Amino acid sequence: MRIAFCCTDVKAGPWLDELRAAVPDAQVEEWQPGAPPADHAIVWAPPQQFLDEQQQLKGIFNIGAGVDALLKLRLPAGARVVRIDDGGMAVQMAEFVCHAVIRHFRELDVYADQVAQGKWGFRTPRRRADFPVGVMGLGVLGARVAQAVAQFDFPVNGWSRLPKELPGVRGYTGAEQFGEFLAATRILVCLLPLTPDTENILNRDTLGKLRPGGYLINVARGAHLVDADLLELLDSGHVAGAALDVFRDEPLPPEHPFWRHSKITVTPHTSARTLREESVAQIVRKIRALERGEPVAGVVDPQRGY
Ligand code: NDP
Ligand code: OXD
Repeated sequence: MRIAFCCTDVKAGPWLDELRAAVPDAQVEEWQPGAPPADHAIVWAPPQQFLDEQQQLKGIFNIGAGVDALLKLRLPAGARVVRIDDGGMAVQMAEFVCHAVIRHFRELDVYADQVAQGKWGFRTPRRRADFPVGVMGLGVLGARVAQAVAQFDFPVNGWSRLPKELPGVRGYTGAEQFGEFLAATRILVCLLPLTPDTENILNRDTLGKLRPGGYLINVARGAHLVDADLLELLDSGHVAGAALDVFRDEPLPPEHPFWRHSKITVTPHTSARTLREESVAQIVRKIRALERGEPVAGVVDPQRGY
């Protein structure tokens, strides 16, 4: 069996070492143009040339959860696209989002400013009931996040395409219940995949439906958000602030207003990192299962886009 590794902006050496140790019976090579046909590929933002040359692939394993960039390419007809299914990302996402929610709710940035000025003072405690959290997307990451936030006794709403029942989470389904979900939410967390249905979904109209003093946590993809609409809503005060981990252009260009906005916290697409050891173990398990003709979790439906 041959496995091709073709990941842009990823240091190949450590991945190749771990893959070779985990599948000693396979030939694992970093792809070069003209390389022999492989059975499976491990990819992140591969060039179109790679996919055009490797038409016989059976499995294309994306070393992230989001497959939006991959699905924009022309894929070999017989290949199944498989995303990383948690692989240690869900717990990272849960801690990142809980941190952002609590930092906003407990006004920790206000305290940090006060302390920097040598001031000792107290804010009036806020009521948790006034800060319902809404999680868009209740998949592998969103479900874990919604339940983690619920552990802190916030009211939690969740929105998905199909009905979902999660303890401590009030579920809303589909386009029909989207408005109701937004109106019941003050802190909005985006954990949707980027698809034609969800691009630009965080805009003037939708963010405008949040409870006054809303707060946005976007940890999914930059193209979910219409940047200018967020800036407008921050200026009007309808949205109190935002924690943004993902951007339309990454790295976020130096001149972008998000960098310096006093109500925006920027992080560099780091809320849930791909963990190499966990990912290699998961991918190798799935390659073995596919080779035996068994089903695997995390197979992407290209029509649905996730
Ligand atoms: P999943 O595919 O497991 O879950 C997607 C969820 O979104 C599902 O609940 C799905 O609904 C819902 N959904 C999709 N389309 C719609 C729609 N049109 N309307 C309502 N709900 C919809 O994805 P993950 O949880 O694993 O990951 C989510 C995203 O997080 C990734 O696609 C990626 O973009 C981003 N990500 C960001 C990272 C970062 O570091 N910032 C790291 C990892 C991922 P249903 O359940 O009904 O199908
Ligand atoms: C992912 C990501 O999709 O890192 O895994 O954003």
